[in-house]
Amino acid sequence: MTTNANAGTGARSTTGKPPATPTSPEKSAATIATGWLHTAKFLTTAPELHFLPALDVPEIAFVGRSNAGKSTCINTLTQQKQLAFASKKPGRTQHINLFALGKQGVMDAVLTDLPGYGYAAVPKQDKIRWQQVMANYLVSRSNLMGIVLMCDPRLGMTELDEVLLDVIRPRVQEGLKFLVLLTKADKLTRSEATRALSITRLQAGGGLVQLFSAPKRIGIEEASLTLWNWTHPAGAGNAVAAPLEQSAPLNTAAAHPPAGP
Ligand SMILES: Nc1nc2c(ncn2[C@@H]2O[C@H](COP(=O)(O)OP(=O)(O)OP(=O)(O)O)[C@@H](O)[C@H]2O)c(=O)[nH]1
Ligand SMILES: [Mg+2]
Repeated sequence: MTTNANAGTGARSTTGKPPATPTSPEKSAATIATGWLHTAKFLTTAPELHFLPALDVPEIAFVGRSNAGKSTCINTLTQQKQLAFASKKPGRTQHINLFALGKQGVMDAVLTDLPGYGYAAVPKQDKIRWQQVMANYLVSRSNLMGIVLMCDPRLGMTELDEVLLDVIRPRVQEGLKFLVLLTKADKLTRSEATRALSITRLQAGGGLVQLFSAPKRIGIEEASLTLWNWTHPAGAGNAVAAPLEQSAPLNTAAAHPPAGP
């Protein structure tokens, strides 16, 4: 296994705390987390839930609008250029794609790249079909233990994101982990970023919200640590600094199935 000890170098803090120094516990924890993410390998792809293998390791799904940057985020966190298909053209990811993580070839977690929603050019029938596939996955995948919602802060939380929150709310209340990444943070001024964080934290009911940028390497260490800590809880024999964890009560109301844009 190769690890990239420099994976987080230059990353801006997304929390207001000073960045970790090379010798700090946060730094070594981030090195462990980024090294672990670098082990990612393509596992399988499927057009819908029932074609996926049943797994007994924790699974973390990346969800969000088409073009939000889900596939790019997976490639950035795993320090691999083309693990997931990323493209300027929205709608690039069209299957449920699983990536296995684990040192020494022992799988201990899985990342899932899901197709995005809200892409206007997709035919209506395809939209409805995909919404059903995604809702089914999010509600029924038994080893799903965390969700990363990628949200472009220039669009903010859209109606479709709210629908998604409604779909996953019962599982979050049962303990499903939940992180909102405000992606493409390189496009924001500092004050826009601060404002986007505050607004999204309110919308996410006080849940965990972080800035993220692939090209500017913002938020990579924080996101890596969050995923590591979700899947390797304290006491499981690891020496990772305390996570930036909070519970994520979601504050939007009525539950209903995903609807088309
Ligand atoms: N500036 C900037 N562009 C980004 C960032 N992340 C992704 N992009 C760009 O956004 C576009 C879409 O990225 P993808 O990763 O394919 O988005 P996706 O959410 O997987 O899209 P679908 O597969 O269609 O759902 C690409 O052109 C990326 O280069 C980022 O942090 N900053
Ligand atoms: Mg994609």
